[in-house]
Amino acid sequence: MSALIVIDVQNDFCPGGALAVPEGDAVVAPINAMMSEFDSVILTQDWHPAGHSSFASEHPGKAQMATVEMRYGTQVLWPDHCIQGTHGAAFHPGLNLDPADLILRKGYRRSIDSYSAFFENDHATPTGLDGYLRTRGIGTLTLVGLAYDFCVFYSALDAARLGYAVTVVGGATRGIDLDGSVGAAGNAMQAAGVMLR
Ligand code: VGL
Ligand code: ZN
Repeated sequence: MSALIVIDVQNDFCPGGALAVPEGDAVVAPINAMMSEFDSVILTQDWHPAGHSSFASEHPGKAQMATVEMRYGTQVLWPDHCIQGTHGAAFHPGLNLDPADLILRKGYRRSIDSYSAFFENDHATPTGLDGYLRTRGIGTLTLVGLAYDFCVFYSALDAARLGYAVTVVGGATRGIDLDGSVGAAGNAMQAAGVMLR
């Protein structure tokens, strides 16, 4: 059984949004066109409370895109984004939501971020997605969406580590590219056995 996992195609990651990914909205049409090819379609939604600890605004004196050391490791400090219930947190209006079996929200605890759809940024606290997929007999995953070098990347690495067959479709994802993070993500995914096409 196969699933298409659509990562964080939300207004704040699209042009005009609070954490806009260059050409982020370009993923919408190819993703919609792929949905019918899979046994299951799963959407993820970055879903932060106001005052989330990943926001630079919570760290006086720290610039956006700087890093801080949290108890769980290094954390990039982002502009305020994807705040629960806001327009920025809503899915891009062009994304077809109807085929989705599951909408998984993540990053909803103030004290910890969650890039991956499988684990929070401590790499230990599960989101429940692995259990959902396993109990449904889904072993083959295709990942698309935003952003290539953060939430798609960490989700793909975790999925490969958990034993799924993982493909990332380049034409249906776009990256932020912070300090060469797009190239680094591609290399790390390839090394982890993720298929890039
Ligand atoms: C993401 C940064 C912060 C993503 C989410 O969806 O890639 N990036 N929150
Ligand atoms: Zn976020």
